[in-house]
Order: sequence, then C-alpha cells, then structure tokens
Amino acid sequence: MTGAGTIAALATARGEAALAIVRVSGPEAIALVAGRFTNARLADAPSHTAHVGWITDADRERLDQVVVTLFRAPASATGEDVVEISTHGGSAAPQLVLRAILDAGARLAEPGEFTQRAFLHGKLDLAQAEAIADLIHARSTASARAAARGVEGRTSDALAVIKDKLLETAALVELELDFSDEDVEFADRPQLAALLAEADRQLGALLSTARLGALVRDGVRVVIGGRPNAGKSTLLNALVEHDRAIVSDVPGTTRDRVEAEREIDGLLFRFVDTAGLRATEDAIEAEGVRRSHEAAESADVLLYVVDARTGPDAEEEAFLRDLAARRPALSVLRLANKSDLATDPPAGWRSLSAREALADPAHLDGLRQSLVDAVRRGESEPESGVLITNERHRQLLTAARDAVGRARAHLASGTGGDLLALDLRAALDALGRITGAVTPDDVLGAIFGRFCIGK
Ligand SMILES: Nc1nc2c(ncn2[C@@H]2O[C@H](COP(=O)(O)OP(=O)(O)OP(=O)(O)O)[C@@H](O)[C@H]2O)c(=O)[nH]1
Ligand SMILES: [Mg+2]
Repeated sequence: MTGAGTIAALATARGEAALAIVRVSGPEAIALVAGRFTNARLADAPSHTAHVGWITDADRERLDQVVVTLFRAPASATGEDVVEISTHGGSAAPQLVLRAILDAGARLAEPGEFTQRAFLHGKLDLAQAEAIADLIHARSTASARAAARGVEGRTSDALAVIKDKLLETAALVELELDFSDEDVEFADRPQLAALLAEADRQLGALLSTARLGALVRDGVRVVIGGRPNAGKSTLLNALVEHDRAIVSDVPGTTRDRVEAEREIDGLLFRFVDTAGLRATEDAIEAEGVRRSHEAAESADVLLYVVDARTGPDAEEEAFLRDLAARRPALSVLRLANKSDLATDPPAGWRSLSAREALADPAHLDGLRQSLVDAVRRGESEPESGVLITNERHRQLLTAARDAVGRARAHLASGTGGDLLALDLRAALDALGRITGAVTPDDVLGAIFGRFCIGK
C-alpha cells in the first residue's frame, strides 16, 4: 500500500455538513493545489498560513470557494508538504474539489496512507498510529480517552522505560560475551537480576490492564438470560430506556437476539436480550433458545433473570453452576424480577421490578453500578494512564514477558551469557514490534488498512 507521489482524499465523512476537508500530501501538494486555485499567493506562502480563494477545474471554471491551509515539510502531520482544503460540505462540493486535485495529478490515497506516511517520517510511532485508528472508531467516552492517551504517546513512553532496562541488561551481558576469552565476569549478577525483575514487574503491570482495556475498547457484552416470561425484554427496555424489545405476557415472545447499546460511567454496554431458555417443540423458538445459549457463552456479563415468586428451578441452578465451572471469569448477576408481585424473594438473588424501572429508571441505579463494578473489578486505569487496549500489543507484551522470564531463569541457574543475550534480544524485539521499531511490512499493511481513506 505504500507509494510515492502526492496523494489526496476526502478527510471528512460524506453527508450533509457545513464544511468538508480535502487533504493533499506529498512533494507536489502545494504546486498541484496552487495550479487550481485563484489565490496566487499560495505557491510561495509560508508554512502554517490560511488562504481564501476558489478551486477551479482545468478550464478555470470556479467549483467552490474554499480556505486552503498550508503546512510545509517537515512541520506537518505527515512530515511532507500538506495542503488542507476546507470546502463547503455536502456530497457535491467536496467531490468536485477532490476530482480537480486528482485531475491536476494527485493520486487518490489508500486507507490509512496519510497516517502511514506520518509513521514513515517519524512523526508518530506505530502504537500512536494504532491509537489514532482506535480514536476514530471509539464508541464510548472511556475508549476515546484511552485512545487519546495512546495518541499522546503514553504507551510508547511506558514501553521506552522497560526497553531501557532491558537494553542496559543486554549491554552488560554482551560486553561480557565480547570478552569471554578472558574469562572475566564483567556483569554484576545481582544487578542484572534486579534490572530484569523490575522489567518483569513493569511488563506485568501493563499486561494486567489488558482485560479492562479490551472491554473499554470493544464494549461490554451483557447477555440477559432466563426462562420465558421472566421479564428479560422488559429489563432490556428499562436498561436502555426505550422500547427496544417486544414485551408480552405470552411466554416465548422473544425468539431471536435483540441488542441495544448504552453508555454507563463512560463504558459502552451492549445488552443482548435472548429467547427464554426452555425445552420447546417449536422449531423457530428452539433455534432462538440455541442462540441464547450461544450468547451466554460469549457474554462478558450475564444478567440471569428469574421470577421472584418462584425463584430458580433445579435445572436453572444446574445451568448456572455448570456455566460458572466452565467460565469462572464470567460475571453473573442473579436477578429476581417482578418483586412488586413477590413477598418473599429467593435468597442470594437481587430483587428487582423491571416494570417499575420502566416508569422510573432510578430503580436500576444499583444494577447499573453492579455492572460497572463487574467490569472494573476494583481495577482502575493505572497511574501511568496507560491501558493496553490492543490485542496485538497484548500478545507482544506477553512474548516480551515470557522472554524476560526465561532470561531470569538463565540468570538464576547460572546458564551462560549467550542464552541470556538471546532472550533479552527476543524481549527487545517484541517490544520493538509494538512501536514499529522492528515490524514486517505485512503487519504494517494490516494495521494501516484499518483506517479510513483520508486518514
Ligand atoms: N408485575 C410485573 N410484571 C412484569 C415485570 N417485568 C415484566 N413483567 C411482565 O411479564 C411479562 C413478560 O415480560 P417479558 O419482558 O416479555 O418477558 P421475557 O422474559 O422477555 O419473555 P420471553 O421473551 O417470552 O422469553 C410481560 O407481561 C411483562 O409486562 C415486573 O417487574 N413486574
Ligand atoms: Mg422477551
């Protein structure tokens, strides 16, 4: 996907809006735009200046009145000459302007190509570039905040601290290897052990944020399960505060999964209402029941609803026991619904009236807090502000930590320095891949391919 030349693309979303931006980057960016611009001052204008004028086609016909902002290399987002053309919004004007610039000789940018150029020119590292993609895709306040910290370079800074420790250790070990003929131990073993122990601790601290990080980034999948007629759909509607699912007193009303989203405490929750769990003769309902079992398997949190008047039956207790054994990390909140009708709710179940909550959402404050607690589990965003939200980063951090673990084992057992050096290099290599210091082209392609065109 990398290419030379001058690229252009629409940087803003299509659709009606006051303004849109066409971005142009590359060695010919200024000359190309100047050739289609009525304001003659542009060609020789200093960097970081804005110019009003008309973009014209090849026949000098005026297409749109725009503001052109100029950034000269290397002080631009991509490190190249960049021109940003603020056009009028809507679908026509930005396309006309873009076409004029393409006609003048620019090439349409590939998805992520602007950010890739910024990476290649050292304007940001790979972890920051990925964070930009996360920021664009962020659907909740918490995920946008975590991504913003990544863009800022906090992940990269945290990694740099660990890298320094490993480099210091590696340098001491390699020095010893260089002089191994002389049979001298230069490296002070306890000092090496202390450096590695600290690197291990810091890697562990970063990795421990990955569970919360993934939930912050992708949202929390909350499956609402229970018998037919327990009030699952009513609960869904109350939780998202609108009539998303059909509610009726006929058992078996919900046949397929119904999903609705809601942000609570900055986190995105994706609620999934399911068909009530029961043995059934009806083929469609049976498929619905199969899907609800499947949904429960992929849940981050399960809200299990029973009728407070009857409580769970033996089969339900067995289902929940079995699920807890298979998925010990799954949070299950047990809800006894229709408390307005029950005098004696079952012990160990949180009593609740979804119907009353429909009228007054404050009834669900406690449940909402429990959902947030189930996700955060007492973990807050770490002091450094760095949250590992990216699966690629998690895997590479795990590889680095494994390698550090092996290096510590070598050190403890007095193995030769060459094996130690090998593992230290493996750890450094894994960390280098996160920031893109060492990263094969195919990985780069996959990462920048996630962007939209114009970014
Ligand atoms: N009194 C009372 N009735 C409720 C409450 N919650 C739900 N109901 C009623 O119980 C019936 C079933 O509710 P639904 O929300 O459709 O139940 P469901 O679990 O989705 O049922 P299926 O989709 O058939 O599995 C409806 O008549 C609701 O109005 C509650 O808290 N109190
Ligand atoms: Mg239902």
